[in-house]
Amino acid sequence: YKNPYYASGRSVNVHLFEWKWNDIADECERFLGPKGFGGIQISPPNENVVLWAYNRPWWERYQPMSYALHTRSGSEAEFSEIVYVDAVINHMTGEPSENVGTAGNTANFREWYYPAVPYTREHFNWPHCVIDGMDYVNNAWRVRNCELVGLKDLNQSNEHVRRSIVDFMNRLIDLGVAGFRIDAAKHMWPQDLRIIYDRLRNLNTAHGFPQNARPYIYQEVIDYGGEAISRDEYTPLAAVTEFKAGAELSNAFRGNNQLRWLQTWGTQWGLLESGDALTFIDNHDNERDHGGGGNVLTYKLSRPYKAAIAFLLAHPYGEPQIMSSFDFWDTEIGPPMDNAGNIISPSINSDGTCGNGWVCQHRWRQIYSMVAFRNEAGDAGMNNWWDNGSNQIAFSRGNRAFIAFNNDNWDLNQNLMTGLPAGTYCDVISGTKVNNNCSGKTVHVGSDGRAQISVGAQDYDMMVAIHVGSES
Ligand code: ARE
Ligand code: CA
Repeated sequence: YKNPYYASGRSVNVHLFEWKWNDIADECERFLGPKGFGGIQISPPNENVVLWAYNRPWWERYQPMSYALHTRSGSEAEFSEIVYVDAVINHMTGEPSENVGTAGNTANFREWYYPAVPYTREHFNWPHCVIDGMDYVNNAWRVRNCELVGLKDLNQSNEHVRRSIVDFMNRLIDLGVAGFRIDAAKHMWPQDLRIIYDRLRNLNTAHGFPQNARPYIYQEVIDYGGEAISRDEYTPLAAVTEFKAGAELSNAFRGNNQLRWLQTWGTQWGLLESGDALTFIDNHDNERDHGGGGNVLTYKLSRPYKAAIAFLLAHPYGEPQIMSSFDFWDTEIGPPMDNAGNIISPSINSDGTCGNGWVCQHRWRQIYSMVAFRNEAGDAGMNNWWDNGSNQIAFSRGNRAFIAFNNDNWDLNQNLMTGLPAGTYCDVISGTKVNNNCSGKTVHVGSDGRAQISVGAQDYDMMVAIHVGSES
């Protein structure tokens, strides 16, 4: 469950939050495929409660009505492949305001009655209770058996519940998905999850996966330490979301911790083993202060955000994911939509960025160029670390790629070992190489592998990155 089965030469998962399936298929063909992205996380694909009372907030999708594959993103027929599905299997909708779902089904949640699955009262944890803040600190049982923010809590040790969840996930595997994000994994017992995972089918070979490939599973367990439930209870099962990575890199690139300490980035920072960790700077919750905390960088503070992402992608640690957001000015609003509640597709501007209210961080040059950097670096280790004793750092990935950062308020001007073969390279942060012409800075690597590296304190971005694919 820890292998994402990306096609060879690819890496990086992008969360296309609230995108429609048809738009995802288009984006794959016109952008994500050509740019070397490895996979896509989609919003929950199963029927959720429709919440006009809150003007269709993004979080209605975390309130399942049934496992019918019908949401604002599209129907089963429009479902596209090579995606990682956000699986909401801890609970069902408990929303007091409305009770009609995106596929037209209804529920009577006060009676724990969800006829479209079907689930009835005996499928939920009992007696009824609701998690309170202190439970996270001292009561693992309550965190797993009581309701998360009033959402009706399924009992995954019940055989009918297990079978319903496994059928739902296997249907998705047959449709060609590559794996799952397990929403609210902390709120389910590891031994129940193990049984569910072990009943999943192998990935569908008709969709290009190898024989006997297990789905890639990353479990959402928020663990900054000091809680009754630890991420270590979940790593024996599958991968886990490493929230500390985004929190620490955000802190460092905000200037609150010197970049030189990043020389030991990885387990020495208290992070999970690399193969266990799904890493990211921000996710759909903590970019809008919805649980998870961490004071993370987001698209709203783009200069340090781009740098933190560049470090995340340049460094070999972890399995990185990029957030791709819609613009928001209020933490509850849903994606761009028309008056009938239909999601409005992103438009593509002439410079390749998105319009119609979509941020599309994955289309920012500094970000997609670092996906190519990571692909070129492949399995090369980290070498030639250099730092100035504070916030100027540089390192290479074998003889394939090199990056330097300057988060000091004075210029970086150094002759550094890049590890790369002699040649003239195009900095993929400040520009792109088109027909042997570089629209950004160029870097000349001598026969000794050294180059004069400059990153001005006032430069548009705080990094310079070159790799064997950017030689002109
Ligand atoms: C909404 C309303 C609530 C209402 C509820 C039911 O906001 O007021 O009571 O509906 O009617 C998302 C939103 C929620 C939303 C929910 C359902 O964030 O606001 O509730 O959808 O529509 C904990 C969990 C973690 C969870 C975070 C948000 O452990 O699993 O809280 N994250 C996932 C998703 C969310 C989603 C859900 C789970 C539910 O990513 O998008 O909620 O499916 C410490 C602990 C953490 C804890 C955190 C916050 O850091 O360590 O474990 O995270 O505090 O409490
Ligand atoms: Ca639970």
